[in-house]
Amino acid sequence: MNPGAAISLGANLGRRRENLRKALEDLQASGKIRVSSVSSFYETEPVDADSSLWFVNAAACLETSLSAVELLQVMQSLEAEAGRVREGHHDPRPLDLDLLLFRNEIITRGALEVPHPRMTLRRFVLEPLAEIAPDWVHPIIGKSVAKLLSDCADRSAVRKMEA
Ligand code: PH2
Ligand code: MG
Ligand code: MG
Repeated sequence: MNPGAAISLGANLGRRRENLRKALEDLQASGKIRVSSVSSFYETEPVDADSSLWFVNAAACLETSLSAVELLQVMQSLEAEAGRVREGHHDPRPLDLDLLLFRNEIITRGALEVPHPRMTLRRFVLEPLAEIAPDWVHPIIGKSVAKLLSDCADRSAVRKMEA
């Protein structure tokens, strides 16, 4: 069975790796979320972004009794705490947390769309996710994350960083 939730973490401003590490600690410290696995960190070329600043991206699997909406609220509060100002869609950001998958659920509720509508198009999402959850089956497309990655046409650079 697919596990609880999968998220993508990204930053292209400030102390990028530290921002991601702190977000993972804070998710766990919220008391309602267990971070069950974390991928390596990857340095990635910006895709569809106005900025030329490269990102650090990672993925994590979570277990939680929160609903998807409640989990998203926790994630958004951590983005705000990291100093994220929600202006342009493509502005550089110290922290971006995206909900990719939530159990086998298909959710469209206002701003929340799960599975994340662009996850299959982005190597910087799929490569970290395939490291920790290759067998998670996308509930709409019906393909595993490993297969989505091998089918992904995005050729932008995604480089695993030294631990
Ligand atoms: N996030 C975006 C747009 N472009 N490119 C990379 N490499 N990594 C990201 O996390 C990213 C992006 C919008 O959230
Ligand atoms: Mg994003
Ligand atoms: Mg986001």
